[in-house]
Amino acid sequence: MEVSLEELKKNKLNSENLDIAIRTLNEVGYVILEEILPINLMKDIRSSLEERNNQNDEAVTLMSMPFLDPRIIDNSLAIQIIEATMGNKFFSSLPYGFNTTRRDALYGTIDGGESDTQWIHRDSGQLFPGFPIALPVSKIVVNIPLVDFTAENGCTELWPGSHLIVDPPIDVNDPYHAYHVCSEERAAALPSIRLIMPAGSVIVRDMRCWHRAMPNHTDETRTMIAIVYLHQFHNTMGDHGVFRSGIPEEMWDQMSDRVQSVYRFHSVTK
Ligand SMILES: O=C(O)CCC(=O)C(=O)O
Repeated sequence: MEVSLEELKKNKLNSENLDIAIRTLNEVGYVILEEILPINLMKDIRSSLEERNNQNDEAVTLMSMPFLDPRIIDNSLAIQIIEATMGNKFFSSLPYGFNTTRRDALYGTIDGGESDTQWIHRDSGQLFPGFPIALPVSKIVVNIPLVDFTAENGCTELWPGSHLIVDPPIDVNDPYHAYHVCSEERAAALPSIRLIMPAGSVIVRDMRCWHRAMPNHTDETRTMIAIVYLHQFHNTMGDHGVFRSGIPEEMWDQMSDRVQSVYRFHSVTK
């Protein structure tokens, strides 16, 4: 959707546009705020990222500027939509991630092979797998393209409305379900779109949407920022400070996979 100059100046969506954004996120599974961030900021982040990747330079930490610019990690318009749909106690973690595709990039396939196209997947399943109706959104990813996203450079393919699709309960022995993978045949029967958008757009997406990265046929690296926001109920224990204590490494190393999984929110200290 287009954000007006007045909204950009005020750093706030007007109530009509906020309603449209919420409805679109709920019904379609994502909403794009077109070109709301300055191109110079996108360039700065791109070059700092390149510097970091090329030189493996520890000095260029992701926990610094320009990565932690408030327009990125505290984007008022995205936050307005997130608050309206998940309340104001949502949380996130840093550093955030990046999704990158390059010419000739290969993805692993579910059967152990390789493909130039990523498998169709959800980043998150339904809250209660097997429950017959989809519940409201509780995991949102905010993506920010650092370059223009085009069909040529492999912009994401996404299945609108797929966040509401409910599957049978997860069979943990079935990799298709365990990794939230959707079969090509099933997806082919439903309409998909490509997320074509200019650099500096901000996309707010329900993480249950089926999607995949597509082949990049250009020589330019295609990168977007990915910041995950979770509803507070995904970690209410954190509110009570119970994860503040680190588990000593020598204890951690003696714990079984199951115990480590149960205590995964703790840090491990040397
Ligand atoms: O890079 C993209 O277009 C999508 C990336 C993605 O789906 C993922 O890594 O989960």
